[in-house]
Amino acid sequence: MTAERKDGPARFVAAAAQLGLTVDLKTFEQSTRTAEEAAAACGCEVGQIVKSLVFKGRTTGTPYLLLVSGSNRVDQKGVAGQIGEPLDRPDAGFVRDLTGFAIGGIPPLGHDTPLKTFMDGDLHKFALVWAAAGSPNAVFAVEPAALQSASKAQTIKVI
Ligand code: 5CA
Repeated sequence: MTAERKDGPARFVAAAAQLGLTVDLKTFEQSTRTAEEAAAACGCEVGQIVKSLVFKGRTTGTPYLLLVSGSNRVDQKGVAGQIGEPLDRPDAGFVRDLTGFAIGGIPPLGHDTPLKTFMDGDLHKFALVWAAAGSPNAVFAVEPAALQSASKAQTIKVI
C-alpha cells in the first residue's frame, strides 16, 4: 500500500494535458466525494456526474474503468457480457495503487496505469458532464465527446 499522495488535482491536470484535454479545475470547500455531493456542489443533475469505477476481470485479472452516469447503477452481469468476462470489484487499496488516486477523487483519465475504459452511453445525453479531478473536493466539466476522445473510451450500455 502506498502512502497518501496529496497532489491529486495537480497530477491530474498535468496528466490530462498530456492526453490533449485542458482541464478547468473547480475546487470546493464542500465534499464532492459522491455523485450526489458533486451534483449539489456543481448545481447540476446527478446524472451529469461521471462516476469513475474500477472493475477487475475474473478470468484475466485485467482492470477496467467504467465511466458511469451518477444516476445509474451498473448491471455488472450485463457489462461483463459486453466486456467478455465476469467482473469483480477490487478493494480500495488496489484501486489507489493502480490509478494513483483514492476513491472519491478518481478522475476519468490520467491514471498512473492507463486503463481500458468504457463509457455509459447515457452520459452522451448531456451537453456537459462533471467528473472528479483527483481529490474528493475537485471536479471539472467536460463535453461527453471530449471525455470519450481523451479517455479513448468505448461507449456501452451499463444498465
Ligand atoms: N467525486 C465523485 C464524482 S465527481 C466520485 O468519485 N464518485 S464515484 O462514484 O466515482 O466514487 C465513489 C464510488 O466508489 C462509489 O460509487 C462506490 O461504488 C465506490 N466505492 C466506494 N467504496 C469502495 C470500496 N471500498 N471499494 C471499491 N469501490 C468503492
